[in-house]
Parts: sequence; structure tokens; C-alpha cells
Amino acid sequence: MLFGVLPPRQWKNIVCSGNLQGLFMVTHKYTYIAVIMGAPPDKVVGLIFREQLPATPNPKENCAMKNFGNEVTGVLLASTLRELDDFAFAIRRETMLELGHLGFGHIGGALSVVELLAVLYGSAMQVDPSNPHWEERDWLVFSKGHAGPSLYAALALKGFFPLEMLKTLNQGGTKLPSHADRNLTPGIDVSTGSLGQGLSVGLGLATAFALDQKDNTVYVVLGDGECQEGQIWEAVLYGGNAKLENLVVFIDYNKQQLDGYIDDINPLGDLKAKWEEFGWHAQDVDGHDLAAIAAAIDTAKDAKGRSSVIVLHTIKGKGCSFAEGVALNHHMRFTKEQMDEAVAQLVRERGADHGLES
Ligand SMILES: Cc1ncc(C[n+]2csc(CCOP(=O)(O)OP(=O)(O)O)c2C)c(N)n1
Ligand SMILES: [Mg+2]
Repeated sequence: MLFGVLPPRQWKNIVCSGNLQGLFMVTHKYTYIAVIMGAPPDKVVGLIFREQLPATPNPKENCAMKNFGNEVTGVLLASTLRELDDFAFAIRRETMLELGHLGFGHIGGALSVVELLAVLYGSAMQVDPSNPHWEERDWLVFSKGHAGPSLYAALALKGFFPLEMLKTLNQGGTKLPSHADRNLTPGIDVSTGSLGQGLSVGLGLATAFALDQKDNTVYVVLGDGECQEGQIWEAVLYGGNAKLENLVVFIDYNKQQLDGYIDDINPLGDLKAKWEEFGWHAQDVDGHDLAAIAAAIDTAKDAKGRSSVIVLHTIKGKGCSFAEGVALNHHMRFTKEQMDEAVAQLVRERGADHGLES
């Protein structure tokens, strides 16, 4: 734990005037607890830096932030984080109920990206649920389209369509097919499911927005198994050279693909180092840490002159008792009772985490 004096900075999400000073402590590689003088301490939970602090800052130096050459670019409020936490919980719960209603589906890969979806639709993305084709919106290319169920849950909770519709998942005449389809579902920008293509689509979109001098940001979500596709690496080469500041790519590095563990089939190794080698601004992040994801997106958007990738270290099947930690959890069959029990367990564990009675 490290304390120091925080010099005045540009704050994005907090109103303050005069010479702002505060105390900070380093508790995590990416997330920093701060007490801002004059602001209720429980309101500020994190500061967002342009670059991360050194892994082991010297506590003997009573150092100000500037000693690390870091620039604070934003403040994460407790209320924002609480909202994101509630949103992530709701997305996970609705995804499980949605799949439980159907009795089978891509549960593993849907649940590993829940926190990412919560940050994207809860704070990062500019979208208008009442006008899905709003011209100024940010675009999401959900390249691992088989994880559609959690994206549908996020879109429904955000208000793009009624929650009731989730019960029609993958059934005849539905607007919510197994894989994402832009012609059917409000809020889906690009049809996906044929793995390997989404990064190329995202690069094309980002290039077009840049040429048109538009402010839209393009987000792309790739699977780790998907990164074994040849087309991905052709696109990584182009993306490194194209230096698209309006593009943020995520890799859901859940270490599992369709039929087993990545390391047993075709290891990907250090993805951050590989993309960096191709010229990208790259970050490794805990993909279930909401504050870390939010901070990483902020840092990515501030990375000048480079396209950005965020490698999310995640757990396939996260939060579902019969799927998490299971080798073959890519596509599973389950009974409604099994899923109801798993949802009940999820609710109990959340209660325990929050110090509530179950
Ligand atoms: C081009 C192509 N080949 C094969 C498939 C079948 N397929 C669907 S999901 C999947 C595994 C994807 O693994 P990963 O990218 O790690 O996604 P996760 O399920 O872990 O999210 C495969 C091979 C496909 N959809 N597209
Ligand atoms: Mg995977």
C-alpha cells in the first residue's frame, strides 16, 4: 500500500474546482483506491491512468503521480462500479435463464464475456436503444457470434427489446438466432458466427469512419480459439499498420475452444506480446474485473497513433456451477431444473459476496 499526494489533474467524471489534492493508495496493477479531499471517500473507487504504474513502486519515495510519468485521465465512481456490478449480475442471470429455457446452447463462451458486455453497454459505448441505427453510435462486431445469448441479454436489459423475447432464443421464427444476425435483432450491428472474419469487418468499419472523419468507435470481440484462424493474422498485420485510433479489439482469452483446452490443441502463447510485435497498443487485463476493463478501454482510447487490443483473461462458463471449470463446456445440454439450481446458487453467492443473507 502506498500513499502520496495527488496533484491537480483533468477529471472526467467528477466535478471539482480549485487546487484538488488527495491521497491515493496502490492496491492493484490497474485499479487504484483514492480519497479525494472534499469528496465523500466511498464515492471514488479508482483512478484511470494513461499508463499503468510500475509494478513495484518504491514506497520510500513519497511520490506524487507525476514521478511515475502517469497521467490521470478519469475517475471511477463507486456508484458507477456498483451499477456495472448490478448490470453484470443481471446479464449473467438472464443469459442462464434464457439458455435454461431452451435446454442447450453455447453457455461457456457466453458467460466468459459478461463483464465485458456490462462495461461496453453500461458505460463505454454510445448507443440509443430507441434508435438502434443511430448514425453516431459506436459499433460492436461480436465476432464470436456463437456467444449471442449473453449479448441478447445485455441488449434486452439495455432496452433494445423486451426481456420476454429472450424466451424465444433459437426457436422457429425468432429474432434471436443462435448466432448474431443484424437483419433480425435490434442492436446487432454485424452478422457473425463464421469465425475469423470479425476483425477484418471491424478494421473496414474503423477505416471508413476515420476516412469520413466521424467519431464512432468500433469495438470487436474475438474468441481465443478464433485467433487460430489465418484470416485473423492477416488482419492483425493490417491493423498494426493502419494505426486506427477509433478501434478497440478484445480477445476473450478463456483458454478453451470447442473441443478442449487451447494449450492442448494449438497454443496461442503470449497474445499481448504477439499483437505488440505487429504494432498494436496491447494490454493484458483480468476479464472479470469491471474496474480494470473500464480503465483499459479508457487507456486504449487514449493510445495515440496505434490500433488497440485488450487481452481479457477470463474463465469459460464463469458463474454457472455446472459449466465453470468443466473441460467440455462449449456447447452443453441441461434441464431447466439444473439451470434453475445454478441460477439459485449464483444468487446465493452474490448475496454472500455482498454480506447479505441468502
Ligand atoms: C469458420 C468457423 N469454423 C468453425 C466454427 C465452429 N465453431 C463455433 S464456436 C467454435 C470454437 C470457438 O472457440 P473460441 O473462439 O475459443 O470461443 P469460446 O467458445 O471460447 O468463446 C467453433 C470451432 C465456426 N463457427 N466458424
Ligand atoms: Mg475460447
